[in-house]
Amino acid sequence: MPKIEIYTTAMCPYCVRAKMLLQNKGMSWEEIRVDLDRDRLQEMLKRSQRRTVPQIFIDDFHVGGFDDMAALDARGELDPLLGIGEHEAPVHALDHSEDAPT
Ligand SMILES: N[C@@H](CCC(=O)N[C@@H](CS)C(=O)NCC(=O)O)C(=O)O
Repeated sequence: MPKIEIYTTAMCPYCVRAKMLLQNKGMSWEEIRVDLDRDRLQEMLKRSQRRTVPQIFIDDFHVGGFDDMAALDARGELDPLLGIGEHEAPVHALDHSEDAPT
């Protein structure tokens, strides 16, 4: 599994959406609360050159915020970054039970 770092704050709907997207893909991550730690906030500003949260890094690659990650996903470019290949799809992606005749 890749190393995923997410800089967040407590009140942050975009952070929640980012974590939901990654959770749906079966990922885990390190969450860095920049509202609780000024040093880590400075680190986020320096690494990302951005002031908004979330800021997401996958194996040290700066993805950006939630919108950036969602756009990558829509282009089919997020799964390869996460190491999700054809044979590693999360279980829910293989669940065709709703297609079964009733
Ligand atoms: N387009 C950005 C929007 C991020 C955003 O607006 N985050 C809010 C918190 S949920 C924020 O950092 N607000 C503070 C600010 O805009 O300076 C994304 O998708 O991550």
